[in-house]
Amino acid sequence: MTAQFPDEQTKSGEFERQPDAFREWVSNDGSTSYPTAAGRYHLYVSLACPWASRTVIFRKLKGLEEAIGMTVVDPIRDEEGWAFREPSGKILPGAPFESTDSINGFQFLSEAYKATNPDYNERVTVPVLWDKQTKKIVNNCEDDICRMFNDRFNDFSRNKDVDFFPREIEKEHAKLSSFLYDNVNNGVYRAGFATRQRPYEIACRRIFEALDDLEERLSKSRFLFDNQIVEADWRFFCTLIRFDVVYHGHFKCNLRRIVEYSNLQGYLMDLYQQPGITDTVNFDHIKRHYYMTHTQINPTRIVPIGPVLDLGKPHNRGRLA
Ligand SMILES: N[C@@H](CCC(=O)N[C@@H](CS)C(=O)NCC(=O)O)C(=O)O
Repeated sequence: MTAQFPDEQTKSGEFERQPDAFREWVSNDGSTSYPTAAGRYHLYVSLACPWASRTVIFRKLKGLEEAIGMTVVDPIRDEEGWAFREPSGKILPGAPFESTDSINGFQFLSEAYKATNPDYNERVTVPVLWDKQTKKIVNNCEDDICRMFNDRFNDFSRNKDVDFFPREIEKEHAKLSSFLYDNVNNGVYRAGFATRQRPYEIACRRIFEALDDLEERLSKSRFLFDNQIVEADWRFFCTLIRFDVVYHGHFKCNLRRIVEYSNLQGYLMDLYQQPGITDTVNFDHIKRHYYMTHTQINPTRIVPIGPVLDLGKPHNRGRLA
């Protein structure tokens, strides 16, 4: 069986992610050619993508919508990669984002990569932080972009005091984020993109062992670090919100659903109900992207109608505060 991404597949059928290509920083300390400014940088994202969605959440919660524009690519990715198209399917007119590229008039996101490096031949991924002045990609790594949004744009942020990387817990926080990346965020891709039985099973069991640990941790505290929502919570959220909808079926992560874990489900609803978050979650994009793009996994491209979710219900997580 050929893999979805042959360049990211080992001989033994494991999925290995390529490193991010552009890692420049926006900063005012003179160390880079990208000074902090309002209106200069633009974010290209997919609302289907868990990595890009974390940057969408940071932009929203830091109140950076006016300072940093955003364009959402079409959820369907074909041989030409991520594309800008008139909103298709069920997107209502007046949706709070653009789907055609008014910044550069690009048709494909690959044009941004080629403009930055004409020799670029690797995978074209979201998110992308674009500089309108030099007409180049500054950074395509969501970890860096979230850090920049957290504190580099505070002169233009409506919520300067919100800090998703608190100093006091720096070490434990970094450790937990890396655990989440390996076992959960990237774990579901390792299971879903495996092309042999054994790597799939190993990846899948690892995810559920991690979920069992996290269920236990969240039985005692409202968020991962007590009452404060930090980067690790949003990192976990971006996988949890997609889990029952696409990872359980499409990626075969199906020992259990999140709704069967009482603490994880309550925690997911708690984060989903935080102000501004529902604007960043688009189940139509999520479902159409996964089921219609990975044709190696789902050749018919049929998008399932379920599951029925009710994430707006009371969750009673406040009792742990
Ligand atoms: N920067 C991320 C990856 C971002 C990423 O993989 N995004 C996916 C969407 S979820 C993408 O753009 N894929 C495009 C492709 O594979 O062609 C990382 O840590 O490796």
